[in-house]
Amino acid sequence: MVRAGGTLLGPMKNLTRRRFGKTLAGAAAAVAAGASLPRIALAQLAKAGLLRFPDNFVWGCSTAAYQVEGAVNEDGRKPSVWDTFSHTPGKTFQGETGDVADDSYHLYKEDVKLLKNLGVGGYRFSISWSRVFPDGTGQPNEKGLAYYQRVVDELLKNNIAPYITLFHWDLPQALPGGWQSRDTSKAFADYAAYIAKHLSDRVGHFFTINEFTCFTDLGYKTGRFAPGLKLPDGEVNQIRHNAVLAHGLAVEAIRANGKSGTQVGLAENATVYVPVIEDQKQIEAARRATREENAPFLTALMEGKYTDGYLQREGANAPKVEAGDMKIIGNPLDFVGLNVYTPEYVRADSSAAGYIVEKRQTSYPRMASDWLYIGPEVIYWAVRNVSDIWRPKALYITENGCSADDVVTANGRIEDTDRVMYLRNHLTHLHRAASESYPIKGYFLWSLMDNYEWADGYSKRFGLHYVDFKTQTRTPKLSAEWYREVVSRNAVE
Ligand code: PNW
Repeated sequence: MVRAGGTLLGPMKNLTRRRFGKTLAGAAAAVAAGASLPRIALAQLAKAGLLRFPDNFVWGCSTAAYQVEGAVNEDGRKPSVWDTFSHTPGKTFQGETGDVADDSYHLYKEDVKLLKNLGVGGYRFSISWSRVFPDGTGQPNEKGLAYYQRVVDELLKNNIAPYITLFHWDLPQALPGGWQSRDTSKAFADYAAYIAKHLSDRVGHFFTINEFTCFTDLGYKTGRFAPGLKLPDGEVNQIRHNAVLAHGLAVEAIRANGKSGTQVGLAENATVYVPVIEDQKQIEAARRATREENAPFLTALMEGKYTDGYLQREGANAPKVEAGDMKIIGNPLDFVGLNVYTPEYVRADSSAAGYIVEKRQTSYPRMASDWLYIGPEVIYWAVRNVSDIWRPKALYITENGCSADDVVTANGRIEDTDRVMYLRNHLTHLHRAASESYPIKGYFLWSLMDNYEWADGYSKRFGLHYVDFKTQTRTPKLSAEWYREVVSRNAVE
């Protein structure tokens, strides 16, 4: 591609937007039929390097409330477990908190401009539950809701569709017992009902919950995330159960209170199993592993039951299930959202399970976060395994992206070629899934901008925009420029 000053030359850019045949064959047929194609377009098609995504594919970016909003004490918001946890000494990198974060509570219009410049059609963000219900239940706070109405209106004014996550880990501190209590699941459904009632006139897609394992296992078992507890397995399994129950109750609440046609799903980081070798036996092993290893979460809600394997493995520690729970948990979804980062490799084996998860070699490459192993085929297998096992109507990649050691050069640029490499490779593999007709409808990149990376504080940057947290200046990185081209061509090169 010819570039001038970091942007595509004008005429070429327009040409990439034209829809005159998606394939070389299409172009050749058009020429044969006597249609005159501008020379430059032919040259471009002849390059044949472009992997086009389906028409109407949604390109977007993701963020989450506690990671970007700041303004933790404003307009009636009360603390979430993440406020408490991050203010507890020793819990986060250098004691960093989300008190200010990206100050998106005040700068949301600027953030919408960043989205507009990228040309994306969707923005996935989350609602801070304790902004809208400061005590988790009871009286709603109108000022909290009003903020999200402003954000939604600003997005719509710019032709960007809002995709709302209801729970991205910032549980209201005031809820007694947190996720240890079944009442929290009911409180979540009431909050979901309220949001659906007030926003579904303008918001078409809702995600109930983001990444079960991160607030159940990391919050209540390893203690790495809020609320920082280390409970025994039986209690953790009950917490997991309360969480999937909350999801199911929220699906019902959104359907009962939202405008008809409102789409409901979730954003789950199911563990993704990649067959070591792509043959029938290994593919089958990856499928089995996906179903069994995700038993407490995605499998439970796709099937409305816990697998026999999970119940046997947990024995006396298995969750106590009340009559009717599994039906609620298994409420059919309009779509499944997958947050995709890291692969696990699996091979077929003669054990009862039928598979073995490979140990990772110490030389396995990773990005700046110690857990972020790179394996771009993970995104293809995420879509394929989930589709082949459960046949969801639609799938979105609700997160994908990476941390990198971004530096600002002397001339103010951030040349994050490693992030571009990461994204380009993942999108190439996502294209394979689309081209094999899996029902993949969109891709939301994590993240629009650098933000509060939970226990890692501000030390890990995932953004397409570099944020100077002292001045709140947002600067597009090379990856932002690259993503803008992907979006405008609806293709990856
Ligand atoms: C996801 N791990 O979190 C979250 O949904 C985002 O809020 C987060 O910023 C993003 O991915 C990048 O981390 C994860 O330790 C956090 O394996 C940690 C892990 C996985 C996902």
